[in-house]
Amino acid sequence: MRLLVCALASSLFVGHAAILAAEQRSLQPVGAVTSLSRTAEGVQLACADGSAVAISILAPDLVRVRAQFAGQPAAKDHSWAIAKTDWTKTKFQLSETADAITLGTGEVNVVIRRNPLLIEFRDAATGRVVNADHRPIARDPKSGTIGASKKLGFDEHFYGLGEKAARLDKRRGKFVMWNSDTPGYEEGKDPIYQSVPFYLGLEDGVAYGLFFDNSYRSTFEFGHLTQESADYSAEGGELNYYYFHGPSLKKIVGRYTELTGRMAMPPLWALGHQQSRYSYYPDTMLDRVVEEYRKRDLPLDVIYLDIHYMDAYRVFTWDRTRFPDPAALTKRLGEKGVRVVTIIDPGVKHQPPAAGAKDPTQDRDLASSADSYYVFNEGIAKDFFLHRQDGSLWIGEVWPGKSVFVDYTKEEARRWWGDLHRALTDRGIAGVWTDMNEPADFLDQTGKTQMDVVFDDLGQLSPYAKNRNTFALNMARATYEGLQRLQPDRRPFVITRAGYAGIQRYAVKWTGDNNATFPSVALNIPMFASLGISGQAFVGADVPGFIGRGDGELLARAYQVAAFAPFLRNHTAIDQYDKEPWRFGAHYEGIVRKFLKLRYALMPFLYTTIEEAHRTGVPLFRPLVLNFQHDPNTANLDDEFMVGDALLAAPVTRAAQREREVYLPDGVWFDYWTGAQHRGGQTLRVEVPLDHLPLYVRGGSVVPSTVPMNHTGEKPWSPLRFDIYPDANGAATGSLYEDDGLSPAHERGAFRRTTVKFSASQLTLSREGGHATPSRNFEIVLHGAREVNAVIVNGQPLAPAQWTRDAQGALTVRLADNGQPLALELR
Ligand code: NBV
Repeated sequence: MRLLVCALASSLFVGHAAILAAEQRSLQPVGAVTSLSRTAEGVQLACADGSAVAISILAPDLVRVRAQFAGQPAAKDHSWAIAKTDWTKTKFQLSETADAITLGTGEVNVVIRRNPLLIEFRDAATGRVVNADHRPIARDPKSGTIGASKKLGFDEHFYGLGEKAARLDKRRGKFVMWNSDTPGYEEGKDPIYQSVPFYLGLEDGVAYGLFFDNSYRSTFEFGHLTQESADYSAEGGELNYYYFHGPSLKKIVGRYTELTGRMAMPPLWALGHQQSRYSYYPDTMLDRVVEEYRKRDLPLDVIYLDIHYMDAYRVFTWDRTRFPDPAALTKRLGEKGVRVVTIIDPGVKHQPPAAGAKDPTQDRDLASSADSYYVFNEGIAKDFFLHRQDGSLWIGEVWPGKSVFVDYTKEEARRWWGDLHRALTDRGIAGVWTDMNEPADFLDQTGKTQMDVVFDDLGQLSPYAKNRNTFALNMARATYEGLQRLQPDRRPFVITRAGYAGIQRYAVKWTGDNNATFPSVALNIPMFASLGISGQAFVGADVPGFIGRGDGELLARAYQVAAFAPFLRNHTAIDQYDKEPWRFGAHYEGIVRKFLKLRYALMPFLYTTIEEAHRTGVPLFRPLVLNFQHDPNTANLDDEFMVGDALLAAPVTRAAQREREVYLPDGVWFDYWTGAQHRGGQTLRVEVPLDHLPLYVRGGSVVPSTVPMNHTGEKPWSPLRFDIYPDANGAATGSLYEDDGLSPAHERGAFRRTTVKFSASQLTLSREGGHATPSRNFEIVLHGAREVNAVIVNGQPLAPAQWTRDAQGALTVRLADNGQPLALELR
């Protein structure tokens, strides 16, 4: 019997290998290296078949490989994803043997075998092969398909790929990049909205990254049918990839986001709680919802207008029956601390003007567009809409009925589209939500019948196949840059559903039409974590889920995850039960209130951590492996997550679950709620009643917080509290970032960073940056403090009334923040 199983398994394996081989057969491997020439950035290899391969050293840990296969038409060296092309020249050593060519940067040795042409990336310090070709890069001259195949490590784990409805570790998976509108997606559905062809590999604690910058439909297989290789192919375009040398995952994410750009600094209110529905109308409905929030003492910063605010779904217009005076509405809500964000879809109603009809010259968004629609008319006049190869307009079908789409690869079209947002900003709208930007088309969601649509693409007139995946990126860019021009003193706030690598420069990502179910809440964790390590730090999902009714238990648990996602929005579909926090009864509302208040109390910490993401690329919402990559227990742990370096959350994502395991990596951990200390490197069994989220603070951290409030702008952060959680050596460090929360002045130094260091009973608080903070009080709380006889501040003993020590050993010191540095000593 056992023998039979073995025989069956091995024949199955041979079967798979045969399928793979058949798929690869049409791809012709690049020829052997015949000669090499040195270029400013690296080397150019000439191959026996006439192909040319350029290897460029952009930084000591960043190598680009770009092939021009024999017979392949030359293309502009341009990518919509790339933010940085001006790398400072990196020194490298070039050496040659009969078999191989080596480029060494001091961090990585790129070893190129001549025949066959195989590239290997080795760690310069250890000599370890970190990533290596399994087969030479290849292309099918008939179809234009290109491919690469990398050796698969026996214990290699895979992360990244942006938005995938999949678990954290992508090993054994097969993933396609083709932006798709996929309402109600579940784990395993692929592809969904976004395409980010960037992944990270990790084996034995050593990581690398690969970014295949090609926007055609592509496929990644991480040992899907074989244990031999990790394979990549794209249905056209260039074999053009970037190798990121680790060994640290954080370093790779940092470099990747240097190359493709980092998340823009969001306004502070973007971290506030947001409420949406498909769709709130008329205007008085928004007043009522906001009133309800305030009455019920539930924090709220933003409310949304979905597609019904428009005049018959015409973008950049208002339905005057439902919204007679949009500016008055935004003003009223603004006085309650609530901002309004509107949806904008890419589909522009196809509406040639009625005979003799003309557009008004002023307030065009407020006038009736029934006879003449200014957006359509202008787009036609300027030739900004996409055409098919035969010259006819591409007319799809979305909400307004027949619709046309803008060619955002044209700079003037992007500028025009961006400026159209005046219809929103002039009415006090604070941000823009770009939806349906895969782009969705009810006539054909697959794109098959749109393949003859041509994009300008910097004059290259490139096909739809290349541009579908970058459509949302360029639309978001137009929107972001438009908002920047219209309101130069405000940080733009743009949300997107679809995207390509680099989308983080322009938009916040929400994970589309998820389900109001527990499996969907469970999926939040690997999805947010994967988006984060793929460069998109500002992420979130509809809470408690867009499709389906859900129940109070789901709402409570969904908020326990969402409270820590940068983007926190409650939203529901048109035909669904209302899902605002009070809709499932007082018991559940109370739990939601608890976690919203926790979120607002932690706002100084969240804002500091999101600024770190903006500055370094390292995300706020992290898989444990990002902080503990040498701990094999974290390699595929995705039912826990970390917020920055300090907080570890282990939410409940199953119905009726009242107990769960929590893995704590090495170190000292403090229970956030009780202050109790736990040793790391163990798994705890914890009770999880519905109102409880297991939350731990890593010893060694300093967590800034303040009092909860109704909205982020309600009052200054006072008292500003620093919770000190010492590590095993009794030390802790942390910081607080502050600025005006609204304008780009931080780019010119108008911020303040406060660094807190604690060790050997001494605490120092130092300040940097020119932003003036309001007068306020500090509360410094030292957890696990020993007996204290005196607290000395800047050399002077503090009055005993200003400090207390509780039964758990937490010492609280209260004093005024005079804006100056501080030295505090415990005796
Ligand atoms: O604009 C309506 C919805 C929106 O509420 C949702 O968040 C988007 O993901 N939109 C999709 C259009 C289609 C919904 C069936």
